Amino acid sequence: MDPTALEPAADFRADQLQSSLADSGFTSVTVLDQVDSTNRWLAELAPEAGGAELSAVVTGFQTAGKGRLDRQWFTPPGVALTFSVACSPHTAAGAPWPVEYVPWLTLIMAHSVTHVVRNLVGVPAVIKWPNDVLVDSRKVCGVLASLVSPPDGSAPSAVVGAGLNVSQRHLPVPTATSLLLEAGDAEAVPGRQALLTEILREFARCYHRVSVDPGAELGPGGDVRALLESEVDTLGRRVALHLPGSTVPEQAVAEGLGTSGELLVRGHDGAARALSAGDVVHVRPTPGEPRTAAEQRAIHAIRDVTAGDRA
Ligand code: BT5
Repeated sequence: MDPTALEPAADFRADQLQSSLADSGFTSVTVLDQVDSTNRWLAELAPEAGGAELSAVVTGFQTAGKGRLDRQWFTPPGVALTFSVACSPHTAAGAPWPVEYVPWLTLIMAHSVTHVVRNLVGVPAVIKWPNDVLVDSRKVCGVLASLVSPPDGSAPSAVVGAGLNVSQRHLPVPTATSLLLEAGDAEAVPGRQALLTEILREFARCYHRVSVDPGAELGPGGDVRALLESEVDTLGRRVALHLPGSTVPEQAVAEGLGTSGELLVRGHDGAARALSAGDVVHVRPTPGEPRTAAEQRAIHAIRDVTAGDRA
């Protein structure tokens, strides 16, 4: 029998995770052999409002992983990274993050995974708005964030989970991929503990940076905003919008990210709109087909903003 099925979390060491993540602000890192959903598990232990600390849970096997909109996340025992982080988004001065910046946590986690996949595995990952990490148009990771509002009406906590396909050779849907399939060689794929450590470090780095001054980092010209925008491959692309309640996809060009990380698009009729819900599917230009004038304009606008931010 496959040993990963018997001890699906055997490669994680809770004590090592705790000690290597303590200086990133993690007060607890829990390892569970198996659980229904790490997001569900951690939401029940959501941190006290106002605490600066982060906590995390990772499992070797998630038996009822959740996606958005009641969809499911499928990963076999022992071969994927499924984990969640809980935080209480407060500024260094002790005030809750302005509520409009809290949704950026999803993109901060997507960035953390993208960063580690690129730097540790050498695979060209990008973010697909709002919550996917893709390699060569295939999904290697999905992120799911939920808010936990305390009954006393105090500021909500957040639980941000990610599922990263690591060593699977067989994926549950044809649009998915794994690090092993992309790297092509098991030697090139770091262990789950190393991947998790680096992802959590990068998440904490961005989270603490934003917490100093969320408006400065995520507002127009903010450094963290610029970093996230540079990885969101959706920007500058033609997109087909599958909007709630509509059966016919609508064509538009993705032009930027709004105050809360919503996708700003411009339709064929020139009308601008901000999307915070609904699925966005990339429309790939056929090979050799030049970008449309609207796409060129969107790309220049994004480059101008990014260049301005860094100046
Ligand atoms: C997501 O939802 O992509 C969010 C997935 C978040 C999973 C993590 S694992 C740790 C934490 N605890 C949880 O319970 N969840 C989080 P969505 O965008 O709705 O995509 C879901 C869709 O992705 C499914 O309907 C499938 O089509 C597809 N899918 C399912 N399993 C997949 C996999 N392993 N790899 C790629 N695609 C998958």
